[in-house]
Amino acid sequence: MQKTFFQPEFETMPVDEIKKLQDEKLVKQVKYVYENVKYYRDLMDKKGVKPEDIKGTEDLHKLPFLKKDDLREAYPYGLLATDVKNCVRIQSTSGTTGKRVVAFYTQNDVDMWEDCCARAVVAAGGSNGDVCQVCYGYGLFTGGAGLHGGSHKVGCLTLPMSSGNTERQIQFMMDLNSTILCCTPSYAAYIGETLKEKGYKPEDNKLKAGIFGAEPWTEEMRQDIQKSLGIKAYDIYGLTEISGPGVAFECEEQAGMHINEDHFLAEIIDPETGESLPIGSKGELVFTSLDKEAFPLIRYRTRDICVLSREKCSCGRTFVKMTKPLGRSDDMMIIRGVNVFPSQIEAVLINCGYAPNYQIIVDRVNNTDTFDINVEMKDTDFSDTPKGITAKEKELQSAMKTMLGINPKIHLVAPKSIARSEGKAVRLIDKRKRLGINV
Ligand code: DLL
Repeated sequence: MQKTFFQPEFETMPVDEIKKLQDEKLVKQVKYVYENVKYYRDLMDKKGVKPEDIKGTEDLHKLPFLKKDDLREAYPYGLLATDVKNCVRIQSTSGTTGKRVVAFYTQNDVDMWEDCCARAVVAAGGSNGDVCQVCYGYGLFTGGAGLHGGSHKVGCLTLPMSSGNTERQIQFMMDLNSTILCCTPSYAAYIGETLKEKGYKPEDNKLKAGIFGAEPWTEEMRQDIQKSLGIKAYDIYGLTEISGPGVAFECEEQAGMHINEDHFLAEIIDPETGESLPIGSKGELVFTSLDKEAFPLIRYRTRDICVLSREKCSCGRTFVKMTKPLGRSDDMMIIRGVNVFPSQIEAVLINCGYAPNYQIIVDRVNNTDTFDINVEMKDTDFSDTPKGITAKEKELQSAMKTMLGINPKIHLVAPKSIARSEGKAVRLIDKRKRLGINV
């Protein structure tokens, strides 16, 4: 069994030493944030907590939470802890009502993030002899940049493919003998299917491992992908606010993801009360960055529901493990790897002059997410010709694409035809649940 690490001095550090390191780093990070981020200083002052009150991780519960709404309120510079001139990069993801979340990085932040991704690549069996094909999206999304940086650090020959153009992906995979594939699990499954359609057998490619994440996926899907591509499929977790992919990653055990605890302090809270829960409890995952310079976040509520475990892992890593996210404590959907909030859809409808009477239908067909939105047409459009209605659907689709980054199929339906609910409106029908996907 392969047992190599990218940074063994941290990845296999005894648990009591990790705790000591976290204690020290937390004290420094809280002081740094208090001194440099007015937004968070105000939150701490309001709660009556000073940096001196934080002596170690056991004091974490005294600190106020940060939520996605805070990021929106502080957009774009309000949570920046250093001069913009010290920053070398931004990455971004969609926010709750259209305002995007913008995360800033200094060069040290980029280095730390890439180290985390390099740990994931090595845990998946990667070394400098590998050809790592990165088909996560490049650009504002963190997937491409993160795995690209990690792959470089390991010394793999890195193919910066970005997502899409499956024909070209397959051509490069075959011609350049890719050994590691990095993309969303649904895209990996799609590549597997396309290879089969083209008459390739799993043993025809040189792939040995895949590093898949950014969206929920099941054990069944893992088995399918492993079979169709002839590889071992590893999960990877992360979020833009905290850095990107590589906050946690799977090892050869393929049973939960090790959190890079020397950089990110994880806790589980009750999403209703905010109370910290003991290890092993199911609850909302909250992260505190321990050594970020540009965009440090203290007690950031991820809204991802999961369970942490300190059980000894046969890989030798001592970092705490998290389960796959088991759901969310908000209404965010992940469709084709993109985060989508119903509030964004409402904002587009209102901007385009529609009433916010709509229904979102998401499904997964042939391993690809389908995304349909039924929208009640305006009374004045009801007598329009079919051609006129199609043109309006296209117009709305394009406005949605601009807001969300992905293309839904829009269906304009008769006014008042979407069922009204007496309680909470049922805006979302997510048929992926039938596949056991935790949405
Ligand atoms: O999805 C970062 C990433 C890129 C992770 C590539 C892994 C690989 P965001 O776009 O900010 O960042 O979305 C973050 O995606 O809070 C989870 O709800 C979800 N998510 C991320 N990884 C997984 C995973 C990237 N392995 C949000 N399984 C998170 C399930 C995941 N959900």
